[in-house]
Amino acid sequence: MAISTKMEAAFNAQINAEMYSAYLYLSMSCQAQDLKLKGIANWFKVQYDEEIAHAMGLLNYLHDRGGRVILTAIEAPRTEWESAIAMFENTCEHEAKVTGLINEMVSLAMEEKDYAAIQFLDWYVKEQVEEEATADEILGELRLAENAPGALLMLDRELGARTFVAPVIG
Ligand code: OFO
Repeated sequence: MAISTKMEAAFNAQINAEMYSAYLYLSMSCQAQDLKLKGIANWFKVQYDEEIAHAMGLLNYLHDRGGRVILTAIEAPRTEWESAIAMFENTCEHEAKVTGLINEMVSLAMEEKDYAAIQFLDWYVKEQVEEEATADEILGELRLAENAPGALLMLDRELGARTFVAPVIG
């Protein structure tokens, strides 16, 4: 069954939102590099890769459903954060917002009785739980390491070990 016009628009909007997320985390990665936090810069670069994968998952699905992909301008991200804590606070806020967007998509899919999309979006619902939990955990660790440069250095090393593993979406 071809996707409805409303669902097609929602998928296109979410592709843009995921691309914005990618852009935001790439901006954080560059700022972390400037703050000499190489590990955190790596963590956000991997986060960027993940967001691109999220966008591509939606894009490929929209194609599979016979929808038309329309790419739109990506808003410029913020470019300044005073600390790693500020970056992760922003990450937590941002991911909560994205969770809201995904939930709205699921609500729309329910209204449209698009059972295939509901099933597909289930992956994103679960992913958001993980995204929020991970950002929150790192924020907590950074707060514990505040005023303890040695602890921050260790945490930075740990986050430097993160590698990108392409997710299997859907
Ligand atoms: Fe795509 O999960 Fe973050 O934004």
